Amino acid sequence: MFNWLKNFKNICVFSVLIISFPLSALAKEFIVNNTTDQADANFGGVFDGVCETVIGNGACTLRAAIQEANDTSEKDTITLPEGEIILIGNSGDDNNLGGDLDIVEDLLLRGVSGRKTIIKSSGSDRVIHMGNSSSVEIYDLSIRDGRLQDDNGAGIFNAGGSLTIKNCMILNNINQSISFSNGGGIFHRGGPGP
Ligand SMILES: [Ca+2]
Ligand SMILES: [Ca+2]
Ligand SMILES: [Ca+2]
Ligand SMILES: [Ca+2]
Repeated sequence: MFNWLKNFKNICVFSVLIISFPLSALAKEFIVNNTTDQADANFGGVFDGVCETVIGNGACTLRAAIQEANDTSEKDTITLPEGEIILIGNSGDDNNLGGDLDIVEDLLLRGVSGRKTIIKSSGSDRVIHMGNSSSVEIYDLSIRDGRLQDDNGAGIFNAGGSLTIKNCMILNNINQSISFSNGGGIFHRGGPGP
């Protein structure tokens, strides 16, 4: 009888610990299942931790996943499927609304392989733009066709964060700047960026 009572108390304590654990502190995995370039449904509002382009439709794009991942400081994971994602929009945006993918928090971004998962610019901006304090890992995908004028890093611009790249292909990214800018494939700025 006493053993039964002790076990019951343990179960109660365990349950309380689970229930009281703050959900906001958990890193998430966002699984991209749609290769179009569309924003999250909560764009302009409060992000809800769910990656989907329309509430309830379950369609998770890369841009929507980054919007959700940027909304918390936890290091989330974004998993990409096979396929080609063409980024839409022009340069000059640093809020991940269009053009380059603006990553401002820690993130693990992984595809299937360099040949099977491709993120490419439509030709009006770079591909990935990292904040100056984020730690980003990129695995098993291709970053290609970035085009840039008068700025840094046509494929990836790391504004001063920590960047790890494994099993990736960085292809055909062209910086068309004539004077002060740098970086065709990758430009890494040491120290704080803009
Ligand atoms: Ca959402
Ligand atoms: Ca996050
Ligand atoms: Ca940008
Ligand atoms: Ca952008």
